[in-house]
Amino acid sequence: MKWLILLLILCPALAWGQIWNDNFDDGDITDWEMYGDGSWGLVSDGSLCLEQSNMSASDSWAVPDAITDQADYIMKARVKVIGFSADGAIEILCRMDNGDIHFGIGHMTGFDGIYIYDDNNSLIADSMTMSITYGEWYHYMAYLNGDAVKFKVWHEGDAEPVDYQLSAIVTGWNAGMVGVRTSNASARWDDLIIIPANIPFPSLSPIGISILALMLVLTGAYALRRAYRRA
Ligand SMILES: [Ca+2]
Repeated sequence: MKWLILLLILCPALAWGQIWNDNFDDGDITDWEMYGDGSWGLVSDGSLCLEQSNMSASDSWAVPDAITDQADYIMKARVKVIGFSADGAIEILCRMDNGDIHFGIGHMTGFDGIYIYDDNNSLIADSMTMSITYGEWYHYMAYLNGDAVKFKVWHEGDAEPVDYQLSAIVTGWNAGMVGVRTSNASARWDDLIIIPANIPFPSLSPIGISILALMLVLTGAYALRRAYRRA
């Protein structure tokens, strides 16, 4: 019976297990590779965070060494938009492999908002307008499961939207690295987390729910039998 109790404890922990995270509070960014024309560094902003400070850098990205071939996952990040110098973007990049899927905030002619960009087909797969206040923190949450990708953004302090705001079917990028990117913009990132996309309880399969229910019933029956024998 001990194994049953252990499983009950471990299942939720495994379901919510983190694949990777970095909050930069160790003051170390040597485990990141930087590319392009940006100016990267650590700054303190409540806690230590990663900054790209060159607002005129046209294409600048940073990639953690730890993630090399990730397929299905949820990537969360806190992002502070410092500002844009022209039409530009502040993005997280997913499944990078000579291309990628971009999830980001864009400030472009005729458009201020959030989007999913499909690099394989060079098109914005989904977007919506959203007003962004410079100098304030936002939360990014990107979901990738097979060809289905989703994205939501919310202002820090506001409630997280229940549903993803954007969704698209993006083919061609099955797995790869992750990263953060700016184009003609300056931004700060903190509290990056990658967790499994297809295990957490809200999306637990009917079979998974049945197994958990069965385990609970067995545990209850065992406890009743022990109580009866003691009586
Ligand atoms: Ca931090």
